[in-house]
Amino acid sequence: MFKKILIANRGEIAVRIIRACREMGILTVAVCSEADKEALHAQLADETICIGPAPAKDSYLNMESIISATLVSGAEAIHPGFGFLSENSKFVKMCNQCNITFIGPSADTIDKMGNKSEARNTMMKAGVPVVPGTKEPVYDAETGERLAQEIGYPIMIKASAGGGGKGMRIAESKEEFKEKFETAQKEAEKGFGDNTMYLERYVKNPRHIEIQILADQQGNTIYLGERDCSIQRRHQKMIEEAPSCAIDETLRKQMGESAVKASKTVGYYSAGTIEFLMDENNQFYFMEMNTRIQVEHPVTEMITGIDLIKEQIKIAAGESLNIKQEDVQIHGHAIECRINAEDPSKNFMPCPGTVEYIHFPGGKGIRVDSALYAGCQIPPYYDSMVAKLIVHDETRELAIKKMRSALGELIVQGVNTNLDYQYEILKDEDYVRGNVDTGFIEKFQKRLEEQESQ
Ligand code: MV4
Repeated sequence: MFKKILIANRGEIAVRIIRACREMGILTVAVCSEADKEALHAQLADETICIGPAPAKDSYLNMESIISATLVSGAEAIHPGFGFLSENSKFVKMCNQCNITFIGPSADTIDKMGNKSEARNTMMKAGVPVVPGTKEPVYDAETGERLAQEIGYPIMIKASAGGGGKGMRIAESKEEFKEKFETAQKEAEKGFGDNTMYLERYVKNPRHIEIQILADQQGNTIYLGERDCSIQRRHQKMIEEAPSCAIDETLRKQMGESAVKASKTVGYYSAGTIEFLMDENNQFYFMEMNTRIQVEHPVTEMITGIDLIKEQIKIAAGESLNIKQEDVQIHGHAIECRINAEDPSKNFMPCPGTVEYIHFPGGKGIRVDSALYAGCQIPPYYDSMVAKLIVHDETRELAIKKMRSALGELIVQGVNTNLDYQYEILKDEDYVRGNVDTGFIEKFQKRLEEQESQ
């Protein structure tokens, strides 16, 4: 096992990783930007190294600085968390060259899944269900329009280098196609320096269901059930839960086995997530693979009892999984609310500042993953997510009640948060009935605005 790990991240996930390391008897090295010298992760780690100025590109994205800090500190491995360098294959290669273990999959696997149209083709060949669409990359609107006619409208136009909703357009009909294609392609060229596009039939009102997997370097792969992440706004998740009330035992097994097949096809190891869309007939389709630990990993931890960060570290150290598929059991129901320093009444504008006072809820089945403390600064340079409130109870109904109670108890003073907005969602009739899809927040927001104008 590693003696010392460097954590190339900040905020609550850096704190989460430091805690896992400490429990495992592994020393930790935090890195921080000049804006984060007083941040919780920088205070909790055994050592802290300042790696550069506040903007992420100069610090948390500065590969040379992070590699230097690792070598200077004598850490043997880097945990990248999520975001920043977590899915950067160039960084993985740099780690390899410097004899540092990257706690995550291989550079080759990241690249295979990073190109979304290639990933789609790989999955098609492996027999993992994908949305009907193109088999070859598309570079011009004329070819695209011809292929779209064969697939059938409405059509989703996507950038190969995209993902997470970037470089996407819907074309409802032949008349719209050329313009939508060219706008999406321009966005792709500008955003990713790659104008390769692909087409899919547009799936209306889907649920976002993702399967958590764990795979070791010996070829053992297991699935840990699904998360329903349909409550999103502009591709930013707000609430996640596990299990999904739309999925039964049979479907869970089918999706789980598809996810394992997907992972094995690209030689995946570490923790990973296969994202599926599920349509109104419960048909599921592969979308993307996230080759990192995700923000919402705690809901899976709560229902399976498995510590995903510790498993990632053990896998990276070369240990084989000691959990078998038949050992994985789902207990109860977990919900996570992301707490952001933002103002929902001002179009969710970020609200950085100083936290004057804080009170966290507690009790059975309540977990807070956060890097906040009274007096801490929330810098304007990074993501506005400042805490995750996670609850676990026997049923979905009980978990919802527990979440309302916990949201009511959580106090953050000094900055605006989305706490009240989250509470309103937890009271929403459709949410409570589990009647949700990826269009939920848009409809919810419209209803709120109508109420206010009256
Ligand atoms: C789709 C889709 C409908 N049909 N693909 C958005 C992000 C990326 N992961 C895939 N996305 C979508 N792909 C087809 N063929 C609808 C979405 C989508 C979506 C997916 C998951 C969660 C929220 C979403 C919000 C809008 C659109």
